[in-house]
Amino acid sequence: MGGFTFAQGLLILIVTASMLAVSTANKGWQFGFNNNWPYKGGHHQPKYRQAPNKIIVGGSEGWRFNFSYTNWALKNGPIYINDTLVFKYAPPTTDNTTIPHSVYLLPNFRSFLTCNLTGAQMLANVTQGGGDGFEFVLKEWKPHYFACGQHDGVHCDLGKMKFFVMPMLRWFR
Ligand SMILES: [Cu+2]
Repeated sequence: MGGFTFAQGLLILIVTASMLAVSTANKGWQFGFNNNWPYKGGHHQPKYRQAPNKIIVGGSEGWRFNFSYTNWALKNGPIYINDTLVFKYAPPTTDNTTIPHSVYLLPNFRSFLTCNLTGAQMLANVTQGGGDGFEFVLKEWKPHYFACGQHDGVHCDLGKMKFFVMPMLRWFR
């Protein structure tokens, strides 16, 4: 336990929910924009995305111990259905100079808050983050609770290697 209170978790859900609301509010506006197509551009060209994005988790930090992925997720949203998350982390070496990581999907919000790996699904083992990284496509419209599974939740809890994604629906293809 520790590191994350229920109230903080609730706040994240509320923030995420409000992001969803903003996106829905933009829907009508984006349709209006689309009706005026072709639009010649200008200073206020809307920034909506059509094609799925590849998002490197943690950006240049990659997937590592002691980086707040909750903050990262809040700053780098919204994330859409069919976007790809890329987890980059060095595989274990024979001289033990790297800290091995992994990627798990936790079953629910409570396990996310407490970093309890019971019932978690392993998406990528310690070697799969090497090279171009491990790719996970967000195909389902459901909350995703990502966490590192190393040391029975210590990386998730103390290492802050966890974040929450509710992929949003894309209004245009
Ligand atoms: Cu880890």
